[in-house]
Amino acid sequence: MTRPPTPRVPRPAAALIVPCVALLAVCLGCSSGLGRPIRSVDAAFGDDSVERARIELHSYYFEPNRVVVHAGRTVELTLHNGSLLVPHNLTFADSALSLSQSVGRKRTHRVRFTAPSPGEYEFFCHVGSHAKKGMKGVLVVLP
Ligand SMILES: [Cu+2]
Repeated sequence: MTRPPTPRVPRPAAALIVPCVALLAVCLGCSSGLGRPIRSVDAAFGDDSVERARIELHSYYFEPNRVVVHAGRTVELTLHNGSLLVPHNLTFADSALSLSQSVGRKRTHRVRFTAPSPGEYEFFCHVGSHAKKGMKGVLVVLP
């Protein structure tokens, strides 16, 4: 004896929408970097006199977002993007310090440059509207 087939009830699409939107929000990093506190780090001197600092690139902020170095020194920044889905970037767009390094998902890159004259140099992420969402920082160059 065979049982009549159970009628297939379509799963309500609405039940999938909420978790999908929540997952998408987390994946795209709907968090904002606006209003985050200043996290400052003094670049560390190595035996080779290179000043080094590590910066984590998050959606949408840099950690730390303030790096202190010294004029005329070689600076090496290690940039790490821990995001699974969102590419980031670090850009200086100043006549005295101009560089741009993209950092793909789950990637690490190092950039080297000579610290310019004393002052403050803003850096930001040029991907999409990340900078507007707070993905900015400052390089403080001391004499
Ligand atoms: Cu970014």
